[in-house]
Amino acid sequence: MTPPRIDLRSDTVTQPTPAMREAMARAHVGDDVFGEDPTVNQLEAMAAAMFDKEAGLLVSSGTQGNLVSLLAHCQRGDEVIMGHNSHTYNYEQVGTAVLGGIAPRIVMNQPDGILRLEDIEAAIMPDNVHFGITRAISLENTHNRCGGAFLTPEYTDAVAALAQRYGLKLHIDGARIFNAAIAQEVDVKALTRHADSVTFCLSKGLSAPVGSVVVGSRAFIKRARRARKMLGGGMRQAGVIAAAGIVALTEMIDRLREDHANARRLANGLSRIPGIQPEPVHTNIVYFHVDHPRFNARTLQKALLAEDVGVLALGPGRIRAVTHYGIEAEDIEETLDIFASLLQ
Ligand code: TLP
Repeated sequence: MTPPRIDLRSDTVTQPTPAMREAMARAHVGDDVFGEDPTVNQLEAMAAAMFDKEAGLLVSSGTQGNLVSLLAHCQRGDEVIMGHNSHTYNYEQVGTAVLGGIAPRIVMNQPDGILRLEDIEAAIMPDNVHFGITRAISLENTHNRCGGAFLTPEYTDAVAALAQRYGLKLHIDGARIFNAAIAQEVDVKALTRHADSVTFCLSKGLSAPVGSVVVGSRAFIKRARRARKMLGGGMRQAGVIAAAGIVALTEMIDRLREDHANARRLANGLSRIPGIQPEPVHTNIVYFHVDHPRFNARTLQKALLAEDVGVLALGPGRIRAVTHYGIEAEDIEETLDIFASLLQ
């Protein structure tokens, strides 16, 4: 199967940049399970510094990053508070429960991705023999299913304060945390300063081919590293992956604003097409609803694919399109022309 020419299914489809391929080819490598890969060590130290945390850990994916983080924070029988729309609850096979005996305690996400403080507080289990032990809270920034919405530093600080008051750990699934930072013109440190752990992805908008990084305290990363090894995620000459990650963190963050501009351009154009209602756009993710006499989300996805445009239908009437490196303003204009010719 060849991917569509204008591929808006996800920012995970990004190709590595020429500078990444070059860096990968030249990377100094060693056995990372022995801690001897200089390029991995450099990436982990760089990530830790960017988030003002003590240590970092390269993992194979965002899913693995969230899993090792929660395994490192929790014991069997513990509970983690997370949103009903969170990626960790919906798209990670509830690995915490399957592999760690850690139960998700679900709180409703608001449309802007937040969990209300009072809802979090109500979900914290009292110290009682009947209940599991609440151990951690997991937030998602930006929020994938909630329209790519971002959490603010103030909101995150308020959740962190609540967590501290109850002796809970705060984990952030920051798969797209750099999109959240760019959209608000703040440093990622401000979005994560009181979090105990953060996972962020190199392989989405930052365009590296593989990998995510977890950051946190030295003691936490030591436990996360053990969990990663148990999951079979101890990689050897992983410097070839880390080299692309270093380029991603050095060169690919500022350009995310182009993706945000293209997402707005797409949503503005779609709002003028009959039968399409875009949701508000916050970062690089555009959701829209299809209410058309000839199309539902699935048939429109198929018709667009026939025109070499990829989107993801996520239910009977809702479609997701994601902008990223490799998608230019002209691609958005061409996509809008295709929509117009199909739907008008
Ligand atoms: N999201 C993917 C799909 O799994 C839906 C996508 O195309 O958006 N947290 C968040 C918020 C994510 O969006 C994703 C991936 C992950 C974690 C998991 O990352 P990977 O795919 O690297 O395991």
